[in-house]
Amino acid sequence: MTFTNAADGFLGLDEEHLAAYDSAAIVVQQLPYEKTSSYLKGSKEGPQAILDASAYVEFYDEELRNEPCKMGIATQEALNFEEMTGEEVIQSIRENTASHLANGKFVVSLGAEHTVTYGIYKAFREKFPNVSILQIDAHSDLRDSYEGNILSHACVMARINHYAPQICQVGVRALCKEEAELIDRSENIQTFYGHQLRDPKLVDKILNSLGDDVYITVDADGFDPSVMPAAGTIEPGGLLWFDALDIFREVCSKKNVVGFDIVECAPRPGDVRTQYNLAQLAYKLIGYSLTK
Ligand SMILES: [Mn+2]
Repeated sequence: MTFTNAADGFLGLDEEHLAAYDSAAIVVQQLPYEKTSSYLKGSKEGPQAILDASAYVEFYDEELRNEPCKMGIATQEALNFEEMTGEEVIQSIRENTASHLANGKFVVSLGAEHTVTYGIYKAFREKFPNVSILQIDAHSDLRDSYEGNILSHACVMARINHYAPQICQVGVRALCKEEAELIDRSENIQTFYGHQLRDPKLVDKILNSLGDDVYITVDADGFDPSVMPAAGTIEPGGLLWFDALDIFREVCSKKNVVGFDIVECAPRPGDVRTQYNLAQLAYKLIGYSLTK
């Protein structure tokens, strides 16, 4: 396992804030796997783009009034998935994640396509058997298969749902009839659609649909395209910045958030909003999750 130089890793940490893996509370893993994108390509560039953008994020969080990076953040070199089958990729991600969890790290994953979450989830479930999932996404990703592939990005939550954890989806505004029917008949899946985002009780309802241990998966397209324009499959509507922070702040303070991933950033030349905002979001989530 190899790690980046501090300057090349998350936040571009300087000597004072440098963290070696052994002393770091947090590890960032880069998972540039992209095989099944259905609309715009480029999500495999997402992890590096988010890391590059993170160099411009302030260490100090004005809301938390501390420097969360002082807990130590190590960034692992990108995993290489060349010439692997989808199953091998999932297995590789599971093993890598599990080794960090075994070392007691808080694991932050920067994905390419959403499929990576399946491998990550398998490792988290081994350590936290009752872990719930909070999914921020424009799509429910509950199709059993897509274009003949059960390991498509469009099916990631169907794979995870096989284990029947509590799943709370927020911002969904594109799905097929079969997915909506599955949501309606599933006791373990609670979906808050895009048109329900303005419900003043939304945050309470989200909290009520989750267990004590929570894993968060953020698909960039769950946000409004004005906030995250460079997602692989955008949809109008979606979460605005402070809508999302209100949710994350409450979930992180009331629940035990055990880790998170950020996926589906497909950077476009000339517009750094998506990767910068996701870098900022990753740092916010680190701060919210680990500041008690
Ligand atoms: Mn997704």
